Amino acid sequence: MPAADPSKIRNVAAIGHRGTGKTSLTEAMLFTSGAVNRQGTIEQGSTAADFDEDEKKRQHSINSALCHTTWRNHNINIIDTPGDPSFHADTIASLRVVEGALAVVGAAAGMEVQHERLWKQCEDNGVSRVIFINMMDRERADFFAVLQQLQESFGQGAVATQLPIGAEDKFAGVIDLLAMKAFRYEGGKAEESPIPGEMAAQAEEYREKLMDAVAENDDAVMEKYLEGEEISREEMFAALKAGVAAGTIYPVVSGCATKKTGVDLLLDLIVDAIPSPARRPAVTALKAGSDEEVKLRCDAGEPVAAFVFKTLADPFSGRINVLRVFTGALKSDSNVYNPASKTKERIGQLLRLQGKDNSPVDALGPGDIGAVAKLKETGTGDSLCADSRQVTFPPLKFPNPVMSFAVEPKSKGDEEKVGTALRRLQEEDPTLVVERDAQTNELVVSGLSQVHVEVTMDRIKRRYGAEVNLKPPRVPYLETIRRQAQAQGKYKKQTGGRGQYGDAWLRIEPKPRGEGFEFADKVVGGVIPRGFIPAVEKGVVDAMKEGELSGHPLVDMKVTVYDGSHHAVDSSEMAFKIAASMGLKKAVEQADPVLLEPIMSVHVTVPEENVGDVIGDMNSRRGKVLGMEPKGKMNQVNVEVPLAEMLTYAPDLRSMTGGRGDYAMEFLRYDEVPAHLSQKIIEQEKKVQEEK
Ligand SMILES: Nc1nc2c(ncn2[C@@H]2O[C@H](COP(=O)(O)OP(=O)(O)OP(=O)(O)O)[C@@H](O)[C@H]2O)c(=O)[nH]1
Ligand SMILES: [Mg+2]
Repeated sequence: MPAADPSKIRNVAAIGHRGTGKTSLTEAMLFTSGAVNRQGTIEQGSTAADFDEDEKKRQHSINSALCHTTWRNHNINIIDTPGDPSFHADTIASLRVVEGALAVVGAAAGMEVQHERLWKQCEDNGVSRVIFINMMDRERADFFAVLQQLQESFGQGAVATQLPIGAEDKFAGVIDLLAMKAFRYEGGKAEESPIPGEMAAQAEEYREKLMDAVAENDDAVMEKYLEGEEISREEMFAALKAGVAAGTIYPVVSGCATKKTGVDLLLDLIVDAIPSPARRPAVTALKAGSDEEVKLRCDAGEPVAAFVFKTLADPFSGRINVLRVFTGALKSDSNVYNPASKTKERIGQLLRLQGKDNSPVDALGPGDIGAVAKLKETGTGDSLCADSRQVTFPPLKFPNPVMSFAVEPKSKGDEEKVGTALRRLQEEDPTLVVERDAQTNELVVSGLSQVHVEVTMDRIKRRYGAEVNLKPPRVPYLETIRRQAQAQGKYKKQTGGRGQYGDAWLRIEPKPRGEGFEFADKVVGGVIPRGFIPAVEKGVVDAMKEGELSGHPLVDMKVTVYDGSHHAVDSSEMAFKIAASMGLKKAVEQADPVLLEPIMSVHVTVPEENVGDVIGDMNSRRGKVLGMEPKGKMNQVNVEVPLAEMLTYAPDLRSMTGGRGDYAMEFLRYDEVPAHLSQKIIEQEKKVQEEK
């Protein structure tokens, strides 16, 4: 099979708030166009796009899924994306590889925060948009109310190109305002019928509005329109298409995914209005290893360049990289270069995906999207290109993880299994961060939300057969001292033969926060021989690893050894090390030790009406509110707050804002724990120490 003609390809990503019906609509499009022979449902876990066990169990999408169909001789690649912001990485990546977004909005739920966020991402990526108001059959479905909300948020460019006939259980079909034809649906099949008499005036009114909006995009049409001349359907359509391509017009249509109402017309709209890859402006990449820009046009004759936007790492089927070819043709059984890993990769069999199923293709031409298995050193965000022209695409920008959990295998022997599983899952999920806490030695997994980390743990269990306990990580407290002190450490042991003798006087003093540890040798007259000084320092460093207050490390202090004594026979490195450790502990006790806690810089983004609640809540978390700034339609509250108070913030913010709030958090500095809290924390930390 030859590579598809780029002008006959349409690439669209279904995007939208959680649960608006993106996966169901993808399924309806696949079934209507004959790509699948049975229409799967979310309830039965039988859709092509939600094939993962975790998606079936939770009944919502977790990963993006690539599907494919043909309609009127066009190849349509559909990427179904997850609506939940916890799995936003896949959505961000998908918008990099499509010309069009199919924004799905609930007819009863209307506009939701996620839609605005996604709109911005479409704009940044130069992605054209059409809007499908889904679930017209549901109770309280209101096309006109949702249309108005869309216009309030996105302007008059959001314009109806169809009107629904009826709503809720009376929803029967749609009127196409360009053709001025009505379509009634029976069992998902459209039947052309006259425009209902009672809707004639309304249809005329909305056709006028549509004319107004599209005329703006075409001077010739505008002129005719103003002079009252008749504008043909073709002229109107050309102007509409230009507006969609320019990102100024967003056709609004409606329907019902589960009953397939309006789905054939939606496929028409995708073919007719979404620009083909051939019409996309040249994309900018960099010459590998330099800042030199290269413009890549959609051209089969150019050296190939493709971008990997998704990686599947199943333990059974192995790794599959999903990619978009931007220029040139990628052929099965060929060699390409990956500038990120600086390796040659062998392309074996190229694949077209239908959710989890695949079929072989000989080549993927410019503008096409497909997959390849068994690459060795290639991951999400990498470029694959011809050796003769090495280019890299701009990196993907993902949100930073904010929720961290310590992970512990339920059975001791599973440690390695869990480690391997996490490494694999990281290949699939660029927003998953796995670290070994140097201080507590716990394995800490961080993600975008609690759900995100929980889903990851489910996968470890299901795919790799290891169960884990999730516990909130210990806060990495530190200890320091607040005044100068000195003490003697003396270690003397007399046994039968040779004894042990070490004796060192230490002076300790605080250093400014963040300056760490300093050691000085002020011994005179060789009371401690030169050769034993390193042992003294080692003893000090060892003792500082576990402070006496809470078992957390001591930091920010200067330690001076200034006196001592030795024994010609019994002194040894070991003896001086032990003596120094003892001396340090004694000195710290007298130096007013204190607990330090990490303070985080937090930016909370919420709608106006939640700002008061968020600030009040932050005060109760010992947060210091630094200020507020508008962020589009939202407000950003900037706070400094101890990490200890933020371990369960995600669910709290969710319930405070009805899921409309979001936050970003990063480490700022260490501060002293307030006196009234430190005793409680010290006791609790000591208990943890004893359990270890
Ligand atoms: N009545 C009705 N229900 C629908 C329609 N479309 C989808 N649903 C149901 O709505 C629920 C959510 O549908 P999904 O297709 O999973 O929605 P989604 O947008 O993919 O959700 P996420 O992947 O979680 O973002 C499911 O129970 C569907 O059966 C529709 O047109 N009418
Ligand atoms: Mg879905």
